[in-house]
Amino acid sequence: MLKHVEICYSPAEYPLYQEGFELVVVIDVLRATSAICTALENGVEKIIPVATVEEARAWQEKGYLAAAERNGEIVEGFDLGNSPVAYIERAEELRGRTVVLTTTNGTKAIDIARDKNTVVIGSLNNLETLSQWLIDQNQNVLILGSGWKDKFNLEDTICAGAIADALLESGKFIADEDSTVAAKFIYRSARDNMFAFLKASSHRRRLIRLNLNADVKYCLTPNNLTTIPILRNGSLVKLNHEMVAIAQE
Ligand code: 3SL
Repeated sequence: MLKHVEICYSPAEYPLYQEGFELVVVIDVLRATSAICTALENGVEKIIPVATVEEARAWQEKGYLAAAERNGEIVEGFDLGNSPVAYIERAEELRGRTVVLTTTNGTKAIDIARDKNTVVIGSLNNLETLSQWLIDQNQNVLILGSGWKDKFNLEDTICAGAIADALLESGKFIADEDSTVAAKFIYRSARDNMFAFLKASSHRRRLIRLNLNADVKYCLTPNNLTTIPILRNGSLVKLNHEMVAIAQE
């Protein structure tokens, strides 16, 4: 039987889309989910995503290493945010560690999906591996873009469209919603030069103003990673490729 793949553009629209989906892919290309994939691939053992800075501080006070970003900048009192490049540069120091992470939009989206059986993390960086894994699961797939403060954003839409395109092309999925059809067309217009296409994106401009161009370039690099982060008991860990999409214990 054919399965559904649909795209929800922002956490604000999530209540309208979530019924019938127990497998959710959360995306925040610039930069939270790209950073999560990168951190786990480069040796961080676990990431505990939390929605608020207050929660991150509470973990920090208990002795955990905590990372916090708001509006693109590291929050005062933390020395790590969500720069994927920083997770590569600090890989030695972070190897085997647990990091508590809060970001403006990405961890909020993870938080609202956490009651689902399976939550995995997507980015352009792990696009191919993730799409193939999703095709193999034989389940309905909802792709949730983190957006920017509950609004639509272009980079998450392109990545969501790329995943949906791969699933639809497999012949095992169908899509009903116009959000999914539109994202697929946007991805197809952008795929040959995503960097140029996204020049117009508001968040890219915001990050460039903050001098984060290296992060932007990195986040728009498809398929340089093979890690799929999965939420297990409140922590994001590396998916073991034999795992099937079964309920979180
Ligand atoms: O919105 C988020 O979660 C962040 O990734 C935003 S930023 O890229 O750090 O500005």
